[in-house]
Parts: sequence; C-alpha cells; structure tokens
Amino acid sequence: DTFYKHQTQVLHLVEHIYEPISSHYEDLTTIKKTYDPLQHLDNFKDGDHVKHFVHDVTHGKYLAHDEIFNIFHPHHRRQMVYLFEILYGAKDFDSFFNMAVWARDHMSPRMFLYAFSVAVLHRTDCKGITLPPAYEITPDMFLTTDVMRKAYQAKMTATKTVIPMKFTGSIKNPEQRVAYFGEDIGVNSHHSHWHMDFPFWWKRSYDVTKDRRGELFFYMHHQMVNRFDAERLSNWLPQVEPLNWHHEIEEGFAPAAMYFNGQEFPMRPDGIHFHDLPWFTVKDTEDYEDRIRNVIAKGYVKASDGHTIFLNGTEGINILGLVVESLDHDYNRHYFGKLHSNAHVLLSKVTDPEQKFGTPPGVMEHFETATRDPAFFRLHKHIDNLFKQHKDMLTPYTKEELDFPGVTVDAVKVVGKSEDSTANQIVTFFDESHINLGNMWVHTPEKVGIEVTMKRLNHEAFKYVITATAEKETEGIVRIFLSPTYNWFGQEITLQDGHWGAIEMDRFPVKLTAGENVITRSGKKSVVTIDEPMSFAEIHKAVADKDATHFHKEFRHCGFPHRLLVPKGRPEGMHYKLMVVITDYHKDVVVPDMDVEHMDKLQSVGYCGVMEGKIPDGKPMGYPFDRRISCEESFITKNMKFVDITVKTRV
Ligand code: CUO
Repeated sequence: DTFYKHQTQVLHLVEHIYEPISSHYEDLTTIKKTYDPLQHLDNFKDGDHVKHFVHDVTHGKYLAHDEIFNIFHPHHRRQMVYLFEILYGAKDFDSFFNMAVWARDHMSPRMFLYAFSVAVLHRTDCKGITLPPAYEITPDMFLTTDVMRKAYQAKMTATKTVIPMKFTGSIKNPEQRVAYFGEDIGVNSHHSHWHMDFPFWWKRSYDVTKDRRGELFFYMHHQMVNRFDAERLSNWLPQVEPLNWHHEIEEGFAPAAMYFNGQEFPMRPDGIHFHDLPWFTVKDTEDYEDRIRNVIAKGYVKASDGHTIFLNGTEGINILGLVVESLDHDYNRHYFGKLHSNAHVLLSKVTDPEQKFGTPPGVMEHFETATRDPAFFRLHKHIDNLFKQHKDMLTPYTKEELDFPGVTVDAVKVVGKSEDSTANQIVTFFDESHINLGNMWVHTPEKVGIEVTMKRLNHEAFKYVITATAEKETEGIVRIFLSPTYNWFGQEITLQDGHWGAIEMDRFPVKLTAGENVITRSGKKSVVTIDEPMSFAEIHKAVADKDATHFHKEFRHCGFPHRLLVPKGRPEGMHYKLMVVITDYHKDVVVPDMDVEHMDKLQSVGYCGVMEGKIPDGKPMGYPFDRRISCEESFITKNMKFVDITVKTRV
C-alpha cells in the first residue's frame, strides 16, 4: 500500500509539469504549504547542500521558470546535479518527496523533471515505481509546432480532438524517407531514457555499479546507427556518411518544433560548415580526437596515476567508451576532452555559433530530441568509427575461440504468426502511435480527450525455431543477429564488410539435452527491446487495481521499442541474413551462481545492461561479429548457422 501511495505521488508530481502543482492534489498542496526544507536538514545526506540550494533558488540564482534547460550547458548541469544529489541523498522517501515538491514549484520545470526522474530511477526506495513516458510528460519535446497549436486550440474550446502529426520536411528531402525512424517517439524516449540510466555526469561517489557503461555507450549507439543504415537501405538510401569536421554538413534539418516557452527550435540549412564556439573550437575537438586516435593506434592508455592500461583486453572497449564520453577521472579526462558532448554542442549551435542572436539550443542538445536530426546518426557514425578502429586492431577470433565443441546448429527457421505468412519471412507495416495530451494542462475538462497520432513502424509477431544437436547435456547462449544481404549498389555484402553492421536481435541462455534440441523463441522476448511503455492513464489504472505485475522491482524501462525490432524491408521483400550462434554458457557467464532461468529473466540487457550489478554475459558486446573477419570460410564454425530471410513491408 505504501508502494501504491508513493507511485501515485510520483505521478501527480510529474503531471502538468509546466504549471504549478495542481490544487487538485491535497497531499501535495499540504506539503507545498507546510514544508520548509531548512527545518529538515538532518534528513539529508548533506544539510549544507540543502541550505545552499534553498538560498540560491530563492535568490534567483537558478535557471528561471521559463528558460530552457539544457543538459549540455555547464551551469544548467551543475544546478541540476546539485538538486539531484539532494534528492538522491534524502534519507527516506518522505524527505525525498517533500523536497521534490518544494523544488518543483521553485524552479525550471525540465531541470526539476530531469533531476527528479534520475533520482526516481536510482533510489532504492523507488524501485518498481514507474515514470510515465517522456512524450506524455513533456509532449512539446516530441511534437511539432502545428500540432501543439491545434492542441492548444482544442484545449481552449474544450473540443475532443485527434490530431494527426506528419513527419517534418517534404518529399524533396530524401532524408524524409527515414524520418519515421529518427522522429519516432519511441526511439527518442528510448534514447533519452538510456541517457538517464547512464548519465554522462554520473559521479563515482554515488557508489552505484554501472557495469561496462563505456562499452554500453559504444554498443547502444553502434546498434542505433546500424539500424538506421538498415532502414536507409530499405528506402533506397545509401549508408549514412560519418561527419567530418572540415566538410560541410550536407543535409540541413528543420525540426518545426517549439519549446514550451514559445521559442522555436533552430533550423539548419543545407551545407553549413562547423564553426568555432567562443568557449571551444573545431580545432580543439580535432585535437582531442587525434589524441584518442593515437591511443587507439598505440593500443594503450596512460591512466591519470601514470600507469599503463592496455586496450587489447576485454576492458579495452569499455575504457575507450569512457574516454570518448569523458566519464572517468581515471583516464586523463582533461587530456582527452569531452569529444562526444562537445560534438553535440557544435552541431546544435552551428547556425548561431557566437550566440549573437540568442538562438535557443538545437535538437542535438537534448536527448529527447537528438535523433530527429539526421546529423545525429552522422555524428554517431563518426564516433562509431573510432571504436571500429580499435576493434579492427584486435586479432580476429580463432576457430577454437569461436567453436562450441559438441554443439551443432542444424537448422534455423523464422515463423511468422499471420495466416498468410511464408516461412522465413517477417512482415512489417505501419500503424499508429497515440499520445494523450491530457497531462499537459490542469484545467482540461476530464472528458475532453486531446490526442495526437502518428505513423509508426511495426511488425507481425514471429518466432525463431532453432534445431541444435548436443553431444552431451550442456548449456549455451544463443546469439541472433540480422544483416542485409545486398548493399545499396545491389552487390552481395560479404561477412568481411558486413560484420560491423550486424543488428542484434536477441541473446538468451538455453539448456541443451544430449541429442537433438528444438529451441523455440518468440521475437517478443528480445533482450534488446521493451514493450510499449504504460501511459499515464494505464499507470493510474494499474495503481487503482493494485496490479502488482506492472510494478516489478526488476522491471526495466530502458530498451529499444519492440515494434522497431525488425527493419522495415521493402514491399517486394528485402533479403537479410539471419545469423544464429550458440556459445558455451559456462565459458561466457561471468556472474557466479547465475543460472539459466535467472539470466533468462533479465530484461533489455542487450542495449541497456543491468541496472545495478554485473552483466552476466562476459563476451564483448556484438560478439562474434565485433572483430575483423578475414575469411568467411574460416569464421563459420558448426555452432553457427546463417539463413536467408525476407522482410516484406505491407503497403
Ligand atoms: Cu546518445 Cu550522442 O550519445 O546522443
């Protein structure tokens, strides 16, 4: 019961985020009227912290209510982190919540929301509490201006309305063909959620394990880029080109969106060059990158305390991820700079580099909006190439390493659910996302529904059927990847070229009995995706029903949207290679006492890792396709099977 009470309180606090706390909620208004943080300093880890915070906020030193919170702005971030530390350090739930209520009405809504959300995600007494999807809390960060305007009209006139939203741009823009991916609200909330689970400003002193977070930074973005490339291919577009600091950014982008305070997101015309910012230059960025490239080429990094760490071990990729995202003091973060963050800022401010016109931040400076801009994928392709440079230097896996003695994969089949489905064919289609805007405003009469709909990619349910023979009873990990068969020119993609572009579909442990095994796995269970998040209304209902199944303590909210698991394909069918590899569970798993059942229960480990604890699969992410493959014949061992499948999009 306490849990449901807390869950409801959290929901109420993130409703109508741009308006003062609603007078509808008595408990919240009571706290608001009576709570004085200065009277409760002992309830926080650091009482002085609270004192300073209250002083600064009440003396107008914090970002004003109608200013735009930008996580990449050092002052904004410092303020947000300060609040986060107070909320995170509150000694019990009530102190945490009371302080949050106080803060909510005293500061910039999105700054509050960010600090509060990260605190909810990390406090042990908030385990199981579900935050509504970001696109319902701050729809303005996901919707276009015309849609928001229509929504306001509907609200003013209290008219029930369904507003269809179009993707930005016009038919003249080839990038428009893949807007359904970059502008998908699920992709954007996944990306923003990932960055809340793994904040780049996270401090070691918070004492929370973020296992292999540098590697996850590489891998999650690597997979997003690979998936974007696959979507491009299915729309007859070539692979995304990595950004180059000295070439023009060919494609412009017009977000057609407006901040809550009425300022427009800046647009970028075609063909702009990077410009120096007053506080760092393009040359700085290049220099930092050169230093990273040198370290990769040498194969070791000097830690801040002077000792040498070689990058050719399994830790190598993780360290590089930390360096590129500038996460860890251990690896000379001043020497390597903030390559990735600075690149986001350079792109975002490219049209007003000197801030002459006071242009607000571009989409690249918010994790909720970044992937809308095709340049996001170009930037991340560029960053991804650094990681590729490192992986290419590692010795390719040998046959002995790749093999799983005694285990053979005999056959692999994909079976669709629908009546007309053919074997080894997956059908994709477009349906609609719905966003309820009811939570934007307090004074919307309850009965008035204001909803936005937009096209979204989806696919029919399917399952994998894998036949494998084992000489004796054993346990394995099944790793499933998808890779386009032909490139943009229509030439067959070899494994030598194509391994880096492999898309991870699933990874799960299995028990194998001696003899023949038929492994059936539903696509739905994929360890890289999550189901559609519960809406505000659904969470409220689940609370009212006290339906505990929705609030499992281990439940993960980070993960790629399940409906985008399968790339779109083409109307006539597009060829893909489905690559299935079974490896030795006992060699791979690095968590003692982790049994198959337990490991199989972990959700969305693929791109989001384990929230607090170790990732059981010790193999490098992307294994065995992460390293160079010099020759296809010598790579494929009998514990692997590649089959041709088609992805057909229904029009
Ligand atoms: Cu996710 Cu660049 O890290 O956006």
